[in-house]
Amino acid sequence: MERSGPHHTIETPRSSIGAIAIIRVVHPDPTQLGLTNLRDGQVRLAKFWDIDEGVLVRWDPDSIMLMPHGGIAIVRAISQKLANLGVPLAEFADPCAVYPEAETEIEAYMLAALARAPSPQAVDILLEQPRRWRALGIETIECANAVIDFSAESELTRLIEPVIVAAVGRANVGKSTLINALVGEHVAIVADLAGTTRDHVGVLVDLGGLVVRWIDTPGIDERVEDGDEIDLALGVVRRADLIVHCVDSNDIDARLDERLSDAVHRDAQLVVVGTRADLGEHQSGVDLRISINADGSMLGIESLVERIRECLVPESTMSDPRPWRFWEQI
Ligand SMILES: Nc1nc2c(ncn2[C@@H]2O[C@H](COP(=O)(O)OP(=O)(O)OP(=O)(O)O)[C@@H](O)[C@H]2O)c(=O)[nH]1
Ligand SMILES: [Mg+2]
Repeated sequence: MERSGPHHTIETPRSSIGAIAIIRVVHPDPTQLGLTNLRDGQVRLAKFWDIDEGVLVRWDPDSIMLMPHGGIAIVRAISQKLANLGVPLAEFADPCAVYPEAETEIEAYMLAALARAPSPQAVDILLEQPRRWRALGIETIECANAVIDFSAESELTRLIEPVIVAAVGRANVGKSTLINALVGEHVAIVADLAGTTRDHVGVLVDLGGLVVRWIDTPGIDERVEDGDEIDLALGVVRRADLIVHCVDSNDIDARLDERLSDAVHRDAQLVVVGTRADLGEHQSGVDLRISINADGSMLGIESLVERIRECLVPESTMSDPRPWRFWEQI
């Protein structure tokens, strides 16, 4: 996987905002790019063209690390600038070259996964992996790949690649209020919205350590005729890994509009939430009830967050002591 020739990689998750971003530039002479050349191990405050100021580190003889502010726009502008200078973005750098300090190949891959994983829940479990594989006498990716599949893997990959959660339901049941409350309470990571007017990408929201891509949809009921709104909701529902069906206390039944329920992916999970619970009783069929009041007081939100986390990455999976082939996602 090692790439020869000048290139750069973005070592921090690109869809999230952190205090700093890390961009690794592999180039024989950084001065040709307008960057200061440093000796091994040197660290300097530096100007990154007219884009930003930050920290420049000489990590190893082949590469320097640019650490600008972590905003998506800054990272994108620097990446574009490097590409214009003949230093293209390499999607897949060899983790062993990026992390020469790693003792084993699996450890290098773990460090690469750690740098990109958006979910805080991923940290402890990733840190454990080199030791777990080593306990089986396995230190390389090739040997690990030869071992039979582990059932828990598909759920754990959700810690690395955020799943899509779609909030659906009739108009005015509180779908948008719910995501606003979650974003307020649960460190929203603003998603990259460029070019997505129709095809919503939603917001990345941290649900107690699990980051998901939450997509709000327009209210749909039988009065809504086929057209743009339905198409938009259908597009989201088809891609969703988990559907949060919001049902108001005024709703006569807790069934999802047939057009939407027909589109739900067969592996998708469903949580039926009774919204605006302060306004009345719900019909049976809701899994839990929530209310979000204008004064900011809320009920049931933590239970909902826990429920979603348990659906997507159950506690039993998190505590599964077997090793995990996490690199298939990086
Ligand atoms: N009393 C009360 N009002 C709520 C609650 N949640 C939302 N509302 C109010 O209900 C109304 C509709 O909320 P929205 O979040 O816009 O509903 P929606 O499902 O996104 O509506 P559409 O986008 O039109 O489908 C707003 O006036 C909210 O302030 C709640 O828990 N309790
Ligand atoms: Mg809405």
